[in-house]
Amino acid sequence: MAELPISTAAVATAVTHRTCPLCEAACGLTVTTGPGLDDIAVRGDADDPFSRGYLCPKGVALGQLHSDPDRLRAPLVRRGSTWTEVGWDEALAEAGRLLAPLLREHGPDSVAVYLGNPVVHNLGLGLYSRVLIQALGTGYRFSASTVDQMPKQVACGLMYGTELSVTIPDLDRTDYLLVLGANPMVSNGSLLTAPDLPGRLRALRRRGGRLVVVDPRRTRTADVADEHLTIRPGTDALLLAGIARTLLEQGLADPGQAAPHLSGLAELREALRPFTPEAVSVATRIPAGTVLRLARELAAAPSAAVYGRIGTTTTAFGTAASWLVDVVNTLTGNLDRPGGVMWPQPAAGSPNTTGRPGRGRGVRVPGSRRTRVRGLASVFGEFPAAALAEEIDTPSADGARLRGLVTVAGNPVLSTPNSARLGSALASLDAMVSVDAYLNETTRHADVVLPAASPLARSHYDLVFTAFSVRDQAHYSPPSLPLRPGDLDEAEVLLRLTCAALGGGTTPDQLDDLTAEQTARGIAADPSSPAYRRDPAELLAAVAHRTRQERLLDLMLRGGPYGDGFGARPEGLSLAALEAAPHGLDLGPLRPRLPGVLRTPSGKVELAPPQLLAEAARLARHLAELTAAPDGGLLLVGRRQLRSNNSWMHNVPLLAGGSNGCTLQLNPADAQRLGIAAGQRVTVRSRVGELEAEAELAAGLMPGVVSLPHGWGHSDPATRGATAARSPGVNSNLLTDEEPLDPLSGTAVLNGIPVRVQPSDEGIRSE
Ligand SMILES: Nc1nc2c(c(=O)[nH]1)N[C@H]1C(S)=C(S)[C@@H](COP(=O)(O)OP(=O)(O)OC[C@H]3O[C@@H](n4cnc5c(=O)[nH]c(N)nc54)[C@H](O)[C@@H]3O)O[C@H]1N2
Ligand SMILES: Nc1nc2c(c(=O)[nH]1)N[C@H]1C(S)=C(S)[C@@H](COP(=O)(O)OP(=O)(O)OC[C@H]3O[C@@H](n4cnc5c(=O)[nH]c(N)nc54)[C@H](O)[C@@H]3O)O[C@H]1N2
Ligand code: SF4
Ligand SMILES: [Mo]
Repeated sequence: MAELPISTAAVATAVTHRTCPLCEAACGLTVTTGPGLDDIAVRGDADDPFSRGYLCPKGVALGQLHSDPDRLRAPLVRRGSTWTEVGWDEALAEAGRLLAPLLREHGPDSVAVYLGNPVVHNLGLGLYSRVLIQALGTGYRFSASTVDQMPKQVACGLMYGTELSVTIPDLDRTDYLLVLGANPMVSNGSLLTAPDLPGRLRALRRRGGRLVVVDPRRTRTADVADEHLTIRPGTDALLLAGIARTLLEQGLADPGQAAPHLSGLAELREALRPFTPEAVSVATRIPAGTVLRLARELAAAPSAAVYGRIGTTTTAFGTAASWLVDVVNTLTGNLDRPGGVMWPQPAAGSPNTTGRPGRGRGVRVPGSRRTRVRGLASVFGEFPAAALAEEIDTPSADGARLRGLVTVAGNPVLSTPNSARLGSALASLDAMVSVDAYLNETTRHADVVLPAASPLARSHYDLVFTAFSVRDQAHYSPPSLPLRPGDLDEAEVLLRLTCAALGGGTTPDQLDDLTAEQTARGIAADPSSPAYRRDPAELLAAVAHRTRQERLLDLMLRGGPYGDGFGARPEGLSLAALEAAPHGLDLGPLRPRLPGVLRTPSGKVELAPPQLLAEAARLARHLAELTAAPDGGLLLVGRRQLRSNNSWMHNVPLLAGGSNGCTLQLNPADAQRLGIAAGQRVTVRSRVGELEAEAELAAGLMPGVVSLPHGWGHSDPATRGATAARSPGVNSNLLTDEEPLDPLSGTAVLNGIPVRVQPSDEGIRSE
């Protein structure tokens, strides 16, 4: 196929400011374009009140991402193994021709939707993927959440009442930060939106604060910490239970200002009894004295925040660990206090700023629907990503199975467990349509690929990360570049795709009007909104000069907690106010929000909901098993790399090579025992698969633990990415297992995978 020429039409030099869409730090960027359309310079925006000029190598690489010749520029339709570039009308007609009959003949549940991580970094995709899912009517909704943060959402949902009520470390004011299973020096933070994490961690230590890191690897974050503790993978919930029990049993617990709002303290104390420091020390390999000391330090610190991320959530006890993080924060008096953990108050889109403050319906966990094959429960309306392959490749007796799939900004073939099985399953679908920037390991299986325009050519507002931010802030980014002729904004792509899948009869404008009407009605019915009880038609009239995501965003901002109430509070926020503040608006440090933030039916913080007590009981059984028979085999964990972004930025030359080696790291003592030398090829096997990688000896790795980064494995010749293919690496999710899940959240176990490792040139041992 011939590449479409990239337009280099001369345009005037222009400077715009925008939020970086590449990770959760949400740095402000200054983008200078022109005179050629692909003349792009990206630097940190020194006037952004939140990021103050900070950016990382990925932010700089946005210019190369924009110009990457392998990034898709036109819709593709596949016939056999041949791709043809076609126009939008033809591509969408083909998508409709494939999807509409499946929906009609086999019902909405025959077509699944998978939403990948970049959806939450893309305003149009975030808003209109909901429209797509609703219109298709499918219950088969999957996303990267169940290979990521879902356990935290479940735990906080049960404790505080909404799936977005995640507590955030008050990083800039805390005196003590205990980090478990996160490497913010490299990841730049997650469920912790804070540009310049390295600077903020340095500032913590400069003001006399203490940083303690719990991680089986000596990470860059461990390098800058006061203390690094290694832990046996998968056992953080036990460590946290040991700390929480110590606080309760030694009279160290003092919930402080949160005390009047708590429910379930007695049940919690009872549930934590088995987790003595001595008992958990055997399983975690953290000495009992250290467990005691951590409890005392956390209780004694003027303020402290415990923070857990990927290494705590993507384990078999992800929800329990996430819950116990908040339990420890509560027992030490750090819930909802400056320097502890707090709730942001986002300007738009948060369920804990709508409805009646202080009480609500709470969350329903487990959800009401079940997957067909394994009977796995839905969680907040979606199914576990680990169940996607089996729902395709395992038909019921009556022939029911997933026959169609729409992926939006996702690469589950590299990102979800047992991905070899998923790859084969995708090849057996009747229809697959992808909206993506690249022809990659997943989208290569699609029948139709609808390209994403350059990230610089879209508008943006962070509906999601304002809910996880260490300061309240609001930043609207207009497009930095016009769409190229022939490009479509992704909101438009999803609206047109929805109409095509429905088989005609509806237009994108009608769907969009319907969505705006629903939004306006929701605002008028929301007692927290400054536009409560207004006429929805009046609200719509006030934003009639806008369309698509700008209209929806303006409605949400004006009807939101800081909103101008469509005139009721003229000094309040609107999209126009954000447009007048191109560097973004700082809305101040986080403020205490108890009890108004709660949406539990009791109006209390639920420390011991029955679902979590059941998890504590399961954890106690696990502790007993581990104590009776400590496991001694090798466990695989992941790692993220600074110049990498999950599976999809390896084709950008600025980020290729360097520190990004896709090596199997192992401790020198393990290497010696296994007869493995540095640089040697090794074979790694798990229950579900095997792969080969180069061994790298890493003294900073705990004995018994090996590490491989995820998102690699770009050797499929059917993909398009010349730079990525030169250093392809291997796909670590060939080894991760789709069977074990964290039960309440349906989240996959991606860390602590039992593996065997041997030199590749040795014959297969009969072990
Ligand atoms: N073993 C292991 N596996 C893991 C993890 C781990 O730690 N270990 N981490 C997990 C986590 S936290 C996550 S979030 C997932 C990520 O899993 P996914 O979201 O499935 O995968 P990504 O690698 O983020 O792929 C994003 C896709 O979006 C496309 N894309 C990028 N920008 C845009 C855009 O603006 N529009 C459109 N339409 N497409 C775009 C890219 O080309 C790419 O195909 O991986 C998970 N997998
Ligand atoms: N540069 C870069 N930045 C990124 C990404 C990227 O791919 N590259 N991805 C983004 C995404 S989607 C996300 S979700 C975030 C994730 O952000 P983080 O969670 O901060 O990132 P990870 O590097 O996955 O950190 C997980 C850590 O957990 C450790 N670990 C593994 N198992 C265990 C365990 O059982 N217990 C404990 N205590 N530790 C364990 C690992 O060694 C690793 O250091 O990063 C985001 N930022
Ligand atoms: S830290 Fe994240 S948000 Fe900031 S420039 Fe890098 S990728 Fe972008
Ligand atoms: Mo993620």
